Amino acid sequence: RLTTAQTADAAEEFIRLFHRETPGAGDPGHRIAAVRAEIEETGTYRHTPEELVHGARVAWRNSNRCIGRLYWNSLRVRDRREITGADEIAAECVEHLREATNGGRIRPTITVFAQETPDRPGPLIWSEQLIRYAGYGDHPSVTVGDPRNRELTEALRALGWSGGAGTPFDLLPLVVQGCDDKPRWFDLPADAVLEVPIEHPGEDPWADWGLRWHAVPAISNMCLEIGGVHYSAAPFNGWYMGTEIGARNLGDADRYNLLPLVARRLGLDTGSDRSLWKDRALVELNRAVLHSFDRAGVTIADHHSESRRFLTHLAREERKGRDVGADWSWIVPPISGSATPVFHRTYEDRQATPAFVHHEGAAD
Ligand code: HEM
Ligand code: NRG
Repeated sequence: RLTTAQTADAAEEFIRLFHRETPGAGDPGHRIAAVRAEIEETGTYRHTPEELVHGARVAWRNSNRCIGRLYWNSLRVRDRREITGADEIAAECVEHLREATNGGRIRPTITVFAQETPDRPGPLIWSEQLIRYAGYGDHPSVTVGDPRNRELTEALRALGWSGGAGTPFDLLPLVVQGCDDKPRWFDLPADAVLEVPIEHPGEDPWADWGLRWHAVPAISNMCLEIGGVHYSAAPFNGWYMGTEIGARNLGDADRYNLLPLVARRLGLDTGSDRSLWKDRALVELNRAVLHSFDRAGVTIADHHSESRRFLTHLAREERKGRDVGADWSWIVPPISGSATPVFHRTYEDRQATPAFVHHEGAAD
């Protein structure tokens, strides 16, 4: 919670940035005076639609952990700031998914719901992403489904959700808490969630695996902060980089843990680390992910081209006279790091605003 003075200072800094970066916006003096007066009277202020669009785009530009920032200036912004209630938020999240999925030609999109004000909290989406798979079981090694979502699955049960067929890829309902309301859950209509069956391009078709992943990564539990205003519910999406699925979601030992299974299918010697069976399984799993998304006509980046794009982004921003913050440990892909150009340099990890910030208590 910011004091009135802190809000006013953060607001002025953002209005100056908006006017500096927006051709034709003119001198910020009048707008700053108006915003200061509004904060004096109400404790907060409302962004113009243009300020909101630019603020959301710059928050993406300032996401130090994101390798995908080259296209920050074309983020589609859905302004839904009038919406405070859980039903409407859930319905708009479904519409967000439809528009962002776009039949597979994924469009980077954000939907911004009501801001926090001095007299009421903003709404919250409890789900980490709009699309999540259930995780059943009390320990990662015995879990059916995605161990990362065991707590969310538990929370849903406590809220009275009794669905879930018990498969490894059961779609979880969305958990939404409206302003000054209790959390409630909402099933996602199946036709709003595009999924891709994962198959290997090689001789041994892995068709009977039942492996799949969803097309759109849409983070829904981060707070969008612009010029001292907190948008506590502002789900956003881009497209996947293949390694997020092939290396981490399907490969991590505390996620789907598929490397031993893949290695056995490939006939590798899993008895010795030095056979590099894990490394070989990782590569094949990642080939399968890229191949399957391509075949399904769903946008996905590979880590080599996304790394090159990120360097293009750095050069372009430098020409504009702007510093780019970045967190090496998140930017470098989880496989073949040193084969990508982002590995071979360092970055400043200074956090600028506007920004996406994790809510207190949320996972990382
Ligand atoms: C993180 C890629 C679009 C904001 C990441 C990560 C990757 C990535 C690989 C690291 C994730 C991880 O290791 O778990 C991409 C690609 C995009 C894209 C390929 C395609 C367009 C976006 C958009 C936004 C965004 C549209 C916001 C408007 C972020 C943020 C994080 C992140 C805030 C850090 C999340 C966290 O702290 O957990 N991105 N991204 N990205 N990205 Fe992007
Ligand atoms: N690793 C997570 C998603 C994190 C964000 N990645 C993106 N974001 N590509 C996962 O589900 O695997 N995005 O907005 O495109």
